[in-house]
Amino acid sequence: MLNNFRFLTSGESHGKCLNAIIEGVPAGFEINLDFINSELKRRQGGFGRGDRMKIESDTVEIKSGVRFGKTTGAPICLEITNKDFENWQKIMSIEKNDEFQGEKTFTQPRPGHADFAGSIKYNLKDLRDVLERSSARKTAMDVAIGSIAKQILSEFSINCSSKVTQIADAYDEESIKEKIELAKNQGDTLGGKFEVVFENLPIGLGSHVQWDRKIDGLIAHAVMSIPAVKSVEIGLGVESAEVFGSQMHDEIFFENGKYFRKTNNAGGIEGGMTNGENLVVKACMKPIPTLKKPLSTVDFADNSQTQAHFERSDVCAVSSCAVVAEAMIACVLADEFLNKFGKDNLAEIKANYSNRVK
Ligand code: EPS
Repeated sequence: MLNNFRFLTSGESHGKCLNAIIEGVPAGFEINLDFINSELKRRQGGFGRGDRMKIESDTVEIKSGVRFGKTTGAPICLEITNKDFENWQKIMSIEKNDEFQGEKTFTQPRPGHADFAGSIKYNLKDLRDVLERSSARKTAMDVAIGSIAKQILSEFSINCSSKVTQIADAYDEESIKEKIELAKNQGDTLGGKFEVVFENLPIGLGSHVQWDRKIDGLIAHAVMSIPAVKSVEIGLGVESAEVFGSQMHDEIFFENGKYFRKTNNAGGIEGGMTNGENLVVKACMKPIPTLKKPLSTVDFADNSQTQAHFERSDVCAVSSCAVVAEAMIACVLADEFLNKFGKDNLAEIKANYSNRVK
């Protein structure tokens, strides 16, 4: 999907580690490891996170592509160790091991998770083989990759932030905490909504000329790929269905050599391109499907009615999801930025960028 800033990840939730290779980071960018690790820490936090986060303290190891703190243009290999692997070594054995093969297997798919379709599609009898890769654990690596994209963007003063705007029917911090406590006490889970904003984007990332080059489509794909995300909106989003055109569209003005708008209902995108205003992306996350008080399901072993599998889970992870969304959007923006201003080295990209700004 991304052509310039490309990446693939691998790794299981309770396997040894998560890995990624990023290809297409131009030479000359300073990479700040502390920044990557602070982003990983942000993802781990938030009210409603479960016991796994007490075990992990995610940090990344850069294994290639960076020398003396700067990118060389070579592929960047990243690794995050799963501390919890220590407790799962036998169950997650890479080698054939008949003694432990049957341990921690399960056959009761969780409604809402990948277990059901994944096991049928890949003909996997032990649903752990689906769970391990479909776990939101993999978003730790997404955040590490996104933080490298953010470092590319920040060279050009493009910065981002995010906030949780709603958890179920609660909107302020106190009632959000109360709601999450309630869900926890009931053995239940909760989703919610969040908003991500990117500032200082140049005009013209993306394109109107072809469906697969529209930046709103690329952003929607990236955010929708995050586990449990069910909707993505740009700017006024679904509310734009309720207003007149005259209330929707952001009128254009010119002063002191600059175009500007007094409103930003478009959320920074018109015609599939950034328009120079803040990019505003809103998304909703459904409640996590692993419930302590499990839902009804069918046991794949004998098709009898039973209850869904439960090991442990988070009650609510919307604040983490917002950090992951920042990262995924940063990857799309970095990809388009390199497409527009050059792909090989920072000096060339800076020259192209300042030409354009002039
Ligand atoms: C997660 C790690 C997982 C879950 C969570 C996200 O760890 P474990 O399965 O060992 O508890 O806490 O994943 C899910 C909620 C899910 O449904 O996949 C993480 O690192 O964010």
